[in-house]
Amino acid sequence: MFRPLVLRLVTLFAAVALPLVGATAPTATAADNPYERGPAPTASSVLGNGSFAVSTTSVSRLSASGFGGGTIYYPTSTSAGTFGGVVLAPGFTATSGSYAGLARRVASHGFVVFAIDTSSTLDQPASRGRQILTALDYLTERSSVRSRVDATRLAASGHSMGGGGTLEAANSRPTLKAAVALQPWNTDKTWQGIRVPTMIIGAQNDSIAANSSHSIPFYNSLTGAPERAYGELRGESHLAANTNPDWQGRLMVTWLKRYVDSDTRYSQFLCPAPTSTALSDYRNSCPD
Ligand code: 9J3
Ligand code: ZN
Repeated sequence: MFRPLVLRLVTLFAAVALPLVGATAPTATAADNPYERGPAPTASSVLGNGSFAVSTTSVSRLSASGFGGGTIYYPTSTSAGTFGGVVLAPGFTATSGSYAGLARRVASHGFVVFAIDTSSTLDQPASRGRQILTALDYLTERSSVRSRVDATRLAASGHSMGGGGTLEAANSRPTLKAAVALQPWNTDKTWQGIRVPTMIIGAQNDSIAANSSHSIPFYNSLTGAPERAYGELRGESHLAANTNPDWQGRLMVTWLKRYVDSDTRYSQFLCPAPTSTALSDYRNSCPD
C-alpha cells in the first residue's frame, strides 16, 4: 500500500517523462514529408545550383496548342520520385531561351520547369495567364516527361507581362500550390481574389515595370493569398529574370520548395524575413 517515496517518484517520473521522450525524440526526416527532394538546404546551397543534374527536351511550336512550345528543364534522375511542375512565361517580345539560366537553376533544385514561348510575342498578360495554364496541362498530360511530374503540385511563374500572366493564372486556378511573379507588369492592380501563396520579385532599378506602380501594388492587393512575399533585388534592372542573379534564384527556389513541396526545411529562408545587402526591400506575411 505505502511504497517508499523514492519508488513513487520513479513511477511518477516514468509516467510523465516516457511519453514526452516518445513524443519529442523523432527528428524530421524525409519520411515525414513525401515531397522533400534533395539534401537539407544551407544558406549557400540556396544561392546556387541544386543537387540534381538537369536534362532538357524541346516542345515544338507546331506540337503545342494554346501556347507556343518551349523547353522543359527536368532533373535527369528518376530515383527521387516525381517532382513539382512549374511553367515560366516570358515577357513582352521575349522568348523562352532568355530564361534558360533561371529555368535550369530552379530545375536543379528538384522541379520540372517548362520555359514556354507564347503564341505571339506580343500577347498581353491575360492571354499569357491562359497560356501558362494550358502549358501546365500539356506538361502533366502530354509531354514526354509527364511521368516525372506530380500533377497535384504545380506552380505558375513568369517575367514582366509573363509575371502579370502569373497573377492571372493564379487567380484563375486556385489549386496551384504557388506563384512567383518576376518583375511583373499588368494594368490590373487588383489581386484580392488570389488564393495561392504568391511571391512577387521586383528589381530595384526597374524602369519598365516600376515597383511603385506594379510589384508593390500587386503585393499590397494580395490580401486573400494564404501567404505572400515581396522581395526587391538591389541594383537589378527589369532584366533580372534574364540575367539570373543568385538572390532571385534563392527567393524563387525557397518559395517553390515551401509551397509546392511543403518542405519546411526552407521556412528558415522565408520567415523571419531574409536580411541581405542584396535586397533593397522585403515584405511578407510571416509567420508562414
Ligand atoms: O517585358 C515586359 O513584358 C514589359 C512590359 C512592357 O513593356 O509593357 C509596355 C507595353
Ligand atoms: Zn483583378
